Amino acid sequence: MQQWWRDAVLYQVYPRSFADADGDGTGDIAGITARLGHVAELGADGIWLSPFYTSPWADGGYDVADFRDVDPRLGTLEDFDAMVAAAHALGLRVMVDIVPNHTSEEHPWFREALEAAPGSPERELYVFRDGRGADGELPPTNWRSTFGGPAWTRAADGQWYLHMFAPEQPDLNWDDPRVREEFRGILRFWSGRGVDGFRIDVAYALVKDLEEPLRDLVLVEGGRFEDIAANPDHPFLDRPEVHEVYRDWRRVLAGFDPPRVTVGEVWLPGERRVLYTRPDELDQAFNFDFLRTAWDADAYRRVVDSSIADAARVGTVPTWVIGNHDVVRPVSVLGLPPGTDQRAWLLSDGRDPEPDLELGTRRARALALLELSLPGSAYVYQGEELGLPEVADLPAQALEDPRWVRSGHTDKGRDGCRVPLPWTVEGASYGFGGGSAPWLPQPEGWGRLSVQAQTDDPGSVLSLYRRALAHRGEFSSDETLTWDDTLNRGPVLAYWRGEDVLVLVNTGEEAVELPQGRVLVASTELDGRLPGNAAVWLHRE
Ligand code: TEU
Repeated sequence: MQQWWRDAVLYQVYPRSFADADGDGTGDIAGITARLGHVAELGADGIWLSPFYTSPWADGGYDVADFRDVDPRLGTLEDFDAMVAAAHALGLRVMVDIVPNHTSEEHPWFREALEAAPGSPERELYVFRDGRGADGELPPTNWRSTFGGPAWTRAADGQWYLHMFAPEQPDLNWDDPRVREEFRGILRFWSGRGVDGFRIDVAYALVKDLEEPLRDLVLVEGGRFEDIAANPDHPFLDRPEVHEVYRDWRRVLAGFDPPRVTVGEVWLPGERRVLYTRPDELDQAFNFDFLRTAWDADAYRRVVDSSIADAARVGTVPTWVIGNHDVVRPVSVLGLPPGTDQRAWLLSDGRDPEPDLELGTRRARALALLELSLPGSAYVYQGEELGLPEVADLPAQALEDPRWVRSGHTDKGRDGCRVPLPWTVEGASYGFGGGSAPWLPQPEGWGRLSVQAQTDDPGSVLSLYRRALAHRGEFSSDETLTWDDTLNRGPVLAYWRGEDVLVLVNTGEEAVELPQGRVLVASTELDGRLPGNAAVWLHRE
């Protein structure tokens, strides 16, 4: 039997922003349970949940204080079990996010480490070092945090600890066997509760080169991680030793029936990313290439070809992503002039330049038909199926992303793609919750994009997704894509899926001839031709 995940569509739930059952302004597990019908009606195969574990939310839950419990604001373990049971009853798989690179500063291990002496076993669970300079007043290396500022923070007794993200997220030391054993236990714990798989946060970062003296990095502009592609011997990213962790995890997860599935968050070029998906490591790794591809047929063609070829090299199929909780919503990206500096754009409250949301939506609809027709699996982030735009004008006082503060208020961060979903046209928080105001303010008129508003509208983005997923099964078990040599040229992508389905994507502005065929799904109205900025799936007649 083919492994279920190879052609699955997984729907990403960001729990704080999905549905709020208890009306406190924050989404919760019971809210997810209540709204699973939406995911099932959409036609997805399952969900993956961003972290819902006990957390002070310094990074929206990616700072975990207890890996084996549900944050009380989101519910209880019993709520979680009920949610898993309800999902399974609907035929939906459940994947959960595992955050192995770091803990919260409130994790008992880190609290003990802070109390303990330099060199103690407690500190060995993390990466504590003496600083440089006469009094150790300088960080041990020049490594920068992804969120801005140094990747080191000084503890009260003068030693520094490493954090690749916020200071509230100290990095674990994966050279320590206790860390490895702890995560085996965490995987077993959730597998035992019935989850079908795991999404591995920053999977390529766990193991560091901690040999003394620690090495400085050659920094690129902004001190971010982009230099990884040019640096095969990076001190803390994509270390060869990290692969052993996943070989070990595969052995753990193979002990469950069926074996639990893994998808790694690996921000690397394709040829290095797929090394994480060798048969004895992770099952999948997110392919983020579409996030960096401009609206251009040739560029998409190259990404499609290289992604398929890279995956094939290790005997697997690609994954596809057009958005997630870390990036600007596709409707907005595609409505902005190519090459727009997204940080600067966010800082202007989304006004400079003004995105063309109508165009962005047309293109996002076409991109969805591209994504959902490709071989492999697709990850759909909540709200994509509603065509939600980025909420770029969130007031500064509402922002929670640590990027805002860490960047010295130069990067508004990722809250604009995390605004609570609209479920109803009217009503308090558009059906998200109902009691307290939602944790991030929803824009005026958000209800126009709600599930309720779109359900009976055949022209809505939601109807498009539902139709596409209803037809996807006609070809998705076929793992090949065949370019149509006569139709595939210029701004038009044309390829066959399975024996019978022809996909056309027109990234140009001009309408093109529509070949013979029965229309399965179209991103826009067709008048015998395929308009620009549109896509269609045709069935051979
Ligand atoms: O993201 C890892 C990561 O590297 C991100 O910073 C990503 O590159 C960036 O957000 C893209 O704009 C994961 C989670 O997805 C993210 O939400 C967490 O903040 C981060 O790990 C730390 O756990």
